[in-house]
Amino acid sequence: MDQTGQSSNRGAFIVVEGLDRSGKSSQAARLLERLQTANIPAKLMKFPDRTTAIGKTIDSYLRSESDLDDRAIHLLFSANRWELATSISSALHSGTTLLCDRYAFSGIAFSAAKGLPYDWCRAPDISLPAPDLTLFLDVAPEVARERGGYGEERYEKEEMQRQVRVMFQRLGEETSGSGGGRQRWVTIDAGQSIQAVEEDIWRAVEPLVHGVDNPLERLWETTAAPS
Ligand code: Z5A
Ligand code: MG
Repeated sequence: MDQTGQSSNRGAFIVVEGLDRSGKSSQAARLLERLQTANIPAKLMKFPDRTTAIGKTIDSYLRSESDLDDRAIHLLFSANRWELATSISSALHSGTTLLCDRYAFSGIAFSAAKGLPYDWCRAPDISLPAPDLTLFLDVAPEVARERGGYGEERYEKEEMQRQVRVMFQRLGEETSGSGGGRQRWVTIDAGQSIQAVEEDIWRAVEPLVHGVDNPLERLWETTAAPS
């Protein structure tokens, strides 16, 4: 039994993180297609999920159509993950490999980059389902700026992106231990061609695609959850 009370032998939970315009959505879509072509049951999720009631409030904030206190928006981003936490865990335990385009690491990196205390930012995401692997797509902000669509939303400013990158590096150092004998955090050079990034991602993901035996853990928990 794992910390969520389910048996092991499940789908892998793979998160794609990175700076804006690092290619997360493009690579998550390519990875999904690759898995499905190989007949591996797989599903793609994205945070923020702008389709829920909470997600619609987040969307309006990101488009600068509404304003919110920094702490309030931080908690809404986290609540948006919690409202889908049960479906994440159910999909994994039904044997589906789950790809997730941004997750709790984005939540901490962006709010801490704005100046909120790091530990405060991390607290609401403690106990969410923990990824088996986080792929961090690293790209210089100057390179990201040259890519399509940059600058349309609230946080897409170069100085903010530099701060976010520092926060992601800290998160990577704290998450880089191994789980089930594998690295939990892998940095990918996202300044390469789309095809080269895809191949690097595949090398990191391939050992997980036929399922994982180790139990699903919860993020940043030091003690087991009550049964
Ligand atoms: N946010 C937060 O504050 N707290 C949270 O908890 C969460 C998020 C979850 C919206 O996120 C904002 O929410 C985001 C973080 C904050 N802040 N900002 N700004 P979003 O995920 O909805 O953002 P997005 O609009 O999808 O953009 P993105 O994710 O930053 O882009 P991307 O997915 O990384 O890149 P892409 O769409 O795949 O590619 C962008 C362009 O680059 C496109 O034209 C591609 O063809 C091109 N591209 C991709 N890869 C390459 C390579 N390798 N070479 C050349 N060109 C490439
Ligand atoms: Mg995206």
